Amino acid sequence: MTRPMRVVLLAGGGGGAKLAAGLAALVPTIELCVVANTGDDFEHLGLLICPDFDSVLYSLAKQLDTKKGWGRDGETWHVLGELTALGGPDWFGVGDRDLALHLLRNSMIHKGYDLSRVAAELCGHFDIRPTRVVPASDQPVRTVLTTTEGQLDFQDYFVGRRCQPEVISIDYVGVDDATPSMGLTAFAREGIDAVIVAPSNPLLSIEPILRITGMPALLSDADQIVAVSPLIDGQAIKGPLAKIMVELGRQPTSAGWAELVDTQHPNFVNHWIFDTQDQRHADRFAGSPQTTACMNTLMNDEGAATALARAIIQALLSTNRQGCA
Ligand code: FO1
Repeated sequence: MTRPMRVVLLAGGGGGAKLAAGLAALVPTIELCVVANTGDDFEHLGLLICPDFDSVLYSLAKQLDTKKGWGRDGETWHVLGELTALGGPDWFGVGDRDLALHLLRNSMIHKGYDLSRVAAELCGHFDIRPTRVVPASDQPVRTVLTTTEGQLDFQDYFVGRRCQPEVISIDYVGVDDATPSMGLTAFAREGIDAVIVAPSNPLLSIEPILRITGMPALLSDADQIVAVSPLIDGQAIKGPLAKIMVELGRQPTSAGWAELVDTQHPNFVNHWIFDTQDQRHADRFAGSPQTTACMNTLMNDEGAATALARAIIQALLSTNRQGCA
C-alpha cells in the first residue's frame, strides 16, 4: 500500500487507551481514528463525564495517570477536598486538572456543540492531531447492569460498588436511537482500510459501540477487522471481565472471548489476536474462516504498546493466513 493505511480503533479506557498511543506512534505510516466508548458516560455534579474518551485523549497527549489508568498525571485534589468538606459526593473523584477539561466540555455543550465537535476541539487543545478521537455516537448511550442487587448504572456498579454485585445481564440504553457519530462518519467517508477492536472489555466497552444502530454496517466496509483479546491466560489486565464472563456462563479465556464476540456479531471479525501465552486457544480456531495470530499483547509500557501496534499492522498487511509462532 503506497498511501497510509486508514485505521479505526474501537476503544475503552484501559487497553484501548494504551493501544491508541501505540498506534499513534506509527502515524504518518497510518491514519488513525479512535472511537471511544460512550456507554460509561454520565452526569456528575452537573458535568458530563466521558471517562473512556478522556482516558484515550490523555493517553495520546501523554498526560494520562498511567498508574490509575484514568485521570490526569500530576493531578491535585483541592476541589474534591473542598467538595467533600461541604458534604458533597466523594465517591467519584474528579481531580483539579481533570475538572478544567470538564468545565471546558460543559461550556461547549452549553453553546450547543455536539460531542463530535467537542471532541474535535479537545483534540486540538491537546495537540494530538492528525490523530482523531471521536465519540462512538453523538446521542447518549448508557450501559446499565442488572445485578443480583438490582439495576445499576455503569459508574454506580464500576466505581460505586467496585464491580462486586453479580451481573445477570447488561443493557445499552439508547442504542436504538443512536447512530455513529459525525466524527466517525466523516473519517469513514474517506474510507476505512482496517478496524482494530482494542483489548478492552467486550461487554462493557466494545458492545456499547457495536450495538449503536448502523455501526456494524459502517465498519464492515473496512477490508479487515481484527480483534485483540483482552484476556491473557484467563486474566484481564484490569477490570472485571473474567468475573463477569463467569457470571454470564462463559469461559473466561481468549477462546471464550472470541466465541462471545462472534456470537454477538457473527463473522464481523476476520482476524483474532491472542497473547502468545494463549496459543492453545488459538489452535482451536484452526480451520475456521477467520485467521488467528499470537503475539505479546501485554502493554506494560509505551514501547510494548508500540510493538503490539506494529505487529498488528504487519499482520494486517500480510494477506496470508497467520500462524502462531
Ligand atoms: N474510577 C474510579 O475507580 N474511581 C474514581 O473516582 C474515578 C473517577 C474518574 C473521574 C474521571 C474519569 O474520566 C474517570 C474516572 N474513573 C474513576 C475511571 C472510570 O470511571 C472507569 O475506569 C471507566 O469508566 C472504565 O473504563
